[in-house]
Amino acid sequence: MHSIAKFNEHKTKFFLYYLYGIYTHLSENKKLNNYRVLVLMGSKNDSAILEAALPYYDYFGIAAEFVVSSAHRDPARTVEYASSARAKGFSAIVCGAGMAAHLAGVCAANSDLPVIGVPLAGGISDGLDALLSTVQMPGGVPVATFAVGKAGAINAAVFIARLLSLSDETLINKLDSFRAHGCKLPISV
Ligand code: AIR
Repeated sequence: MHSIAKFNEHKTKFFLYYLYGIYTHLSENKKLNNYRVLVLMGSKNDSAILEAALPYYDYFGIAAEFVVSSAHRDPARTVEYASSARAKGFSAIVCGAGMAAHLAGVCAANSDLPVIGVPLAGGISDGLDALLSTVQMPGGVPVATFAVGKAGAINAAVFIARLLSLSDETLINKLDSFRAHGCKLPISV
């Protein structure tokens, strides 16, 4: 009898250590941020513009995953990326596309994550076609549309950092330093 009680006591202790281990692991992960953003682009020819934001994602400690998936050339794959993004742990989807830029709209129709559209030049009037295709979403299906080209790609990264800073003090401090440095990289903190 005595040994059964001892065994149960050990079992309880072991279980409590196990729970503590899970708790520590989760809070460490929170400290390390672990933020992920999915950056979709309509063509591999768009990559240089979108990847210009990479140092900004790095500075804010956000992992950006760049994927080519055209709303028109790979429609099923694009829907799959958008609809599975939240379950995969992404906090937002950034979509860069030129010409008839429907990538962000398709993503916003297939995900409840914040979707940011970055219109790209290459078509009519230095990207006016892509800007209008991205920004003119019907009510209820929002795409936050940023500037055409590199500035839009960079602002997407900074804006996502601002969104995530609502519940993260480390990001608030990074945003403070970034702004104090004239909203430019690199910054040593
Ligand atoms: N695009 C590709 N699929 C749908 C759209 N709107 C866009 C790309 C790129 C432009 O068309 O985002 O900016 C031209 O693509 P490509 O591959 O012909 O250079």
